[in-house]
Amino acid sequence: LPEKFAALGLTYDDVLLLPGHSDLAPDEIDTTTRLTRELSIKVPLISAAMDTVTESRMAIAMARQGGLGVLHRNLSIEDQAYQVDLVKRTQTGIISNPVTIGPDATLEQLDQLAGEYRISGFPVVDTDNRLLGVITNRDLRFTPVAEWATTKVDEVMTPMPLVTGPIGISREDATLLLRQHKRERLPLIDEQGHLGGLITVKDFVKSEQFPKASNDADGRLLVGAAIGYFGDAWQRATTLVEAGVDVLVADTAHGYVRMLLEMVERLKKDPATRHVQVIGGNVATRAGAQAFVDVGADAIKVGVGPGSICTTRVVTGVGAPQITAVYEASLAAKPAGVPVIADGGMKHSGEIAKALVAGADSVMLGSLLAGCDESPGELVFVNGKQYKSYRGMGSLGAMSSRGKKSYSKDRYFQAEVASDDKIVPEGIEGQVAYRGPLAAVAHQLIGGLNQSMFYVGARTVPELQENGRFVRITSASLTESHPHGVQMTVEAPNYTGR
Ligand code: RVP
Repeated sequence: LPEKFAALGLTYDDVLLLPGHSDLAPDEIDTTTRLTRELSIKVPLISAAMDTVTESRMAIAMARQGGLGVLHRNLSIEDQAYQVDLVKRTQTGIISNPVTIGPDATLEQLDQLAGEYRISGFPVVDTDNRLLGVITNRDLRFTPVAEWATTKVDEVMTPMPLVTGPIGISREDATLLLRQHKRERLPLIDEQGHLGGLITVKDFVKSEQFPKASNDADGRLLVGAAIGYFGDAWQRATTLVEAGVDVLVADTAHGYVRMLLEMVERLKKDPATRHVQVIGGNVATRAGAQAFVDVGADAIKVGVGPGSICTTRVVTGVGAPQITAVYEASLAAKPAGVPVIADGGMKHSGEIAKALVAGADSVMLGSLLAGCDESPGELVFVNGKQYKSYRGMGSLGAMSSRGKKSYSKDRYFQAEVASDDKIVPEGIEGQVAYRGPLAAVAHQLIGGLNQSMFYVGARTVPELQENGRFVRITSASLTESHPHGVQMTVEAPNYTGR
């Protein structure tokens, strides 16, 4: 029966992009792409919603680089919403809703808050949000640590009158004021003295440092967060929306499931959530992608089984090679104007361009980012080399109650499993080499993509998608693609082997 067998499925290592005629300078290349129906990002990279990849630090770093971080959901609703808040308050311009402290708080409490939010100074406000003063690390220095528990903020803060600006001040006027008065912070107040914002020199400088940053309409960093469809998923979604999340990712390992599709439909219809972008997934077929188009998803995530830590294809025998899966999904998504995200299976930068040519608009990365400073988890030394742990969200470790409560079992349809020894995992636990700061890793990935575009002769991502052509290769040519016949003596920053 011929209809029993789909056509041959291809993945990244089965294809190469053909060089095309190029008439462009490398600096003309623009990697801007569509993330969802309504959002664009300057760099087509998304960090995976995994508990060894994306918490607030990674999400902040990803958005600054021009991509997006999706906060994992293996934590309580409150904790995940708090992480959204941390990202939204990380400013690249004017902080419209700064973290404040009361005059009666102790210096110990202040120190703790500073650590949590990684900021060094706070406006001090009364219970009516009226500005009383500011307090910074510098003010702490003159009080011995032994006295922090008993010293109150208003004993050491710099009290009003301070140099302040009106709410709605322009960037230029603010810069002028900061410069004139040699201040690091400019609180913004209304006529009654209520605090309405804060500008810091550091943030102004940062927004110049990160020219590609992914920002919302108010200049705050974009952030995504994963939800499921099971149990309290609706409450999770609405709480995250209240916390200011820009993108909800409603996904499980197998997204072509009635209840998940209904969740996406509800999110796009309900007045409480419909203004937020909703990504649905994961699928690996045209029919699966069409189902998400039909319920109004703002983007579709593709990938069943390609992940580096994933055993779904081995445990269940189900999946589709990723290049084919992305291409098939794009056949449904493209005509509807819905962007596609290629999720999982990337080992090197060259696969980003391959995914885009196959029909994706952006890619989601796990193993390539898990070794960054900004990913959760400690560095471990093994035989003098540095590693960070990386595990599948369907691994025993992520789904078992070992350690703490698991909130993500339902991703792999194990929500009703009562005890750990009954869990059927679809992922493994491991480690990846330490890679340093995300900025360095992103530089290599984006640099690689820029070169791909130069080779293909594409100025923009749509041009790359339109003009890119594949050649199918054999395993002999895959050997030719990788270094061969030479013993590598120095590690390259962008090559990890086969
Ligand atoms: P990779 O980049 O190849 O490490 O893959 C990351 C992707 O793998 C994730 O975005 C997710 O779709 C998938 N994943 C996460 N956990 C598991 C699992 O336990 N099977 N799979």
